Parts: sequence; structure tokens; C-alpha cells
Amino acid sequence: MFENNASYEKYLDIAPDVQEALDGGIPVIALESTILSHGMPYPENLAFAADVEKVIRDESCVPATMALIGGRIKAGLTKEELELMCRAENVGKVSRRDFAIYLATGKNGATTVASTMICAAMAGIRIFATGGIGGVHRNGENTMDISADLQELANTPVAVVCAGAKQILDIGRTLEYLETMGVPVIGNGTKDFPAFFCRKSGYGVDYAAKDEAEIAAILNTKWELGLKGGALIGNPVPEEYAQDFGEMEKVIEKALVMADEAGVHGKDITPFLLATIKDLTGGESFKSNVQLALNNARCAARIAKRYAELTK
Ligand code: PSU
Ligand code: MN
Repeated sequence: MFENNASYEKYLDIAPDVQEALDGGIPVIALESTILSHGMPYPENLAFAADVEKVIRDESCVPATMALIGGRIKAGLTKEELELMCRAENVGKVSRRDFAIYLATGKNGATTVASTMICAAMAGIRIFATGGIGGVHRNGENTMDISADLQELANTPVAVVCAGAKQILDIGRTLEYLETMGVPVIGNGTKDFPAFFCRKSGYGVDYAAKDEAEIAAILNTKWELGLKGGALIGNPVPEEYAQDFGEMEKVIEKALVMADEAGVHGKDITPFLLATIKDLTGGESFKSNVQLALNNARCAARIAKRYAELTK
């Protein structure tokens, strides 16, 4: 994952409670900050940031939200740092390619799935909870817009618990790419790969695990074998917060046309689509977004606890 002569420790600030948990064998769950800075509006994102950390603490685990602040890698944020990420003024979106640029220049950056995985691996954290991952965009066969999240899953030993991928992506090609890169895609109690707002995408997972303990066992085996990279855990949105797939499809097609007309591309496309979908659907989809992310945090904590027992 890192070059042999790496000395990333000198850039890394692990929050005291996170360090204490790591030292004491208490499971730590990594969280991303792009979901806050570029995925949700202020101040709702601040309420969500507190809620998601609470869900993890209620499961007797410790949360570590990642961010790049003032030239430092932060694993675990203070209240003030969470506020900074949520206000998102002059806070960029940092994926793997941006990582060194932000650190060397001291710019503040919110971490995506890819860069949160990097931070987690540096801090010695194996399990990460998010909302949805990036993937192969629709028309990606022409634009080559494929999120760096997928490469990171192939290379970095962190398991990502998500509610699948949004229909803004080409979910079929995203799964094909993950297969090529050797990333296991595991359903938590489901054989269907979820589609963020919806419980089913129309595509299957590689394995429908019966519970979090079985997922932990698979992760432990993968890493004991020395197989490089992470894993993707698909945890469907709770039934009561799920949206209709066909309705979402209409909204997303509209959002894609708007993005095209506005000439948005590259790293700006995902935040643009997220904001547009929220505007088009109003509060309902946002409620789903929050609830599925909280549900993923709970699932990640349960996996982490079983994984900790296996690796004691
Ligand atoms: N999809 C969502 N919500 C998000 C993201 C994706 O439903 O917040 C964010 C995540 O941080 C993800 C990133 O890692 O967008 C992917 O961006 P890109 O496609 O530019 O790699
Ligand atoms: Mn992209």
C-alpha cells in the first residue's frame, strides 16, 4: 500500500480518543469528510456528523472522521474541525491524486472514499463507513470518468461499508470494474447490490453474507491470506427510508441533463449531481441519505467488533 521508505507518520495527527482506542484494542471506524463538505448542506451536515459519531459510540466503538487540515492528516476531528468541514468554505475535495498537493500547500481538504481509505490505512484502521461510493459514471466508456475510489478498493486494506452506489453511476460497469480489480463485493443480508436510495440495483453481489460476523470472518481471511486491497460491503437503506427506483431514475436523468447543460465535469460532477438530486426531490431523499449513512455506521461498528475478536 505504501512505499517501503514512507514516513507518513510525520504528517499524521491521530486524535487522543482514537489513539487510546487503537492502543486499547477498541474498534475504530473511519468516516469520510467529503460527504459533509460536498455531499450535504450546512447545518444539516453538522447534525449528521454528530449523529453518525454517536451511532458508533453507542456500539462501543470510536469514530475517526478524516480530513486534511493545515498541512496535517487528521484522523479524528475536534468539534471545531468538524464545523470547519461542514461550513466547507475553502475546503476542497481530495482524492488520491490531490493528497500530496493539499498537504504540501496546507490547503484544507475533505476526504473522499479513496483518500479516507488512505488515511485509515495510515492510522491502522480497517473498517470505514460511508453513504455511497464513487464508480464508473454513465457514459464512462467514452468519458473515462471512473472514480479513484475503485482503484483504492483494489489496493488499500480497508473495508468500506456503503449503501451501494447511486444511480448517477453505471452500476453494472462499476461492478465489472471491481471484479477486474479483484475487490470482493459482499451483501449484508442481501444478494442484491443496493443502489443508495433503493435497496436493489438490479445487479447481484458476489456473496450474500448472513450477518456482520460472517463479513468479519471473510475480511480476516482475506487479510490473513495477504490478498492485497479492501472489500466493499453493500448494506441496503432501511426499508422505511427506501425510495422508488423508477422515480429516482427520472430525477437522475434530469440531473444528468442539467450537468451536461452546465458543462460540469471531472471531480465537480458528483457534488453537482448530489446537490441537484437533493433540490429536485426535496427533503425526502435527504432523509434517506442521512438514515442510510447512520445504518452503515452501525453495520461497520458491528463488523469491526467481530473483526477485533478474530484478531485479538
Ligand atoms: N456518492 C454519494 N455521496 C458522496 C460521494 C459519492 O452518493 O458524498 C462522494 C464520496 O466522497 C466519494 C466521492 O468518494 O464522492 C466520489 O467522487 P469522484 O467520483 O469524483 O471520485
Ligand atoms: Mn470522476
